[in-house]
Amino acid sequence: MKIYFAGSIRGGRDDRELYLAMIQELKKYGTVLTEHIGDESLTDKGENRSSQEIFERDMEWVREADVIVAEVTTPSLGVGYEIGQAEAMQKAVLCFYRKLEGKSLSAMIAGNPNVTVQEYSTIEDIKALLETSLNV
Ligand code: 6K6
Repeated sequence: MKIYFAGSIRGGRDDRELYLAMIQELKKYGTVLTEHIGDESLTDKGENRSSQEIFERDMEWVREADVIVAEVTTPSLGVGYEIGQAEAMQKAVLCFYRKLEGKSLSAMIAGNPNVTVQEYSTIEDIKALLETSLNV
């Protein structure tokens, strides 16, 4: 199984360590095409590539992927775009979201019948949710 993991970059890197932990977990289920999302050296200043190169490479990977797994707690235009594109390609989209006080998930994700949203608190919750969602 090819997995496209999506997580915020320019939207903010506060959850980077969590992305890394999720990627480690996802590797048990298949190939993660976007391992760099959890990379410490990838700051919100980004990679040493042009935006156009990043866009083209990432869209190719979305096309290649069997499933898109997104951590959507930190709002990110790029993650939202990738989810929308994956939906248009009729891919399975699985989103993970932590409820934070005073914040709500975009209705475009929370109200989207083609996207599965799982609320969680800890990485242990994610492990259990992945087991039921991806172990098919
Ligand atoms: C250059 C400068 C700052 O960030 C960069 C770009 N580096 C990126 N490298 C790889 N993937 C990227 C990059 N920027 C965005 N993406 C894709 O969009 C990833 O697959 C993420 O899931 C998503 C993050 O979007 P933003 O809007 O939070 O950056």
